[in-house]
Amino acid sequence: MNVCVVVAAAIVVDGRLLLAQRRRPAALDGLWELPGGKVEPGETPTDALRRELREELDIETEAGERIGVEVPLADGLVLRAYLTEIVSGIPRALDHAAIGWFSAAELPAVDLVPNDRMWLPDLERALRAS
Ligand code: 523
Repeated sequence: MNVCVVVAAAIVVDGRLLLAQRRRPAALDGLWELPGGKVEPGETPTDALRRELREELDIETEAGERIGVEVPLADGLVLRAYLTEIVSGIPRALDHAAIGWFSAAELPAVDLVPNDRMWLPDLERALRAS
């Protein structure tokens, strides 16, 4: 069976992490996530991340190093995060309910989607090092 990858971006600017608030599915409505989505056939994971961030946030980006563990999801999907730089554009929520920027101190109190909580220590470390 093919393992399908879901990619997500950790974008840090001026000591704050960009998070996006989901609208769907109902179980995740209102929760915050690292933006991203499923890798489509024929795409590399970093191609997919670039496409998703263009579609969802109207920004051009470049994926760098992986951050955090790979999280197994239902249906043979795995979720993986990349430290990502904005190359051009100002992010705006085209698909999400909102976007926000969060410091290391604010992050633990944010209502993250459960999968992304796995990355909390890595994200706090990246923010503190930035
Ligand atoms: N997650 C998740 N965290 C996270 C992302 C980007 C995705 O837990 N940071 C989960 C949510 C879904 C699955 O991964 O269960 C697919 O993500 P989704 O719905 O954002 O991917 P899309 O937008 O490619 O999916 P479609 O709406 O089906 O096109």
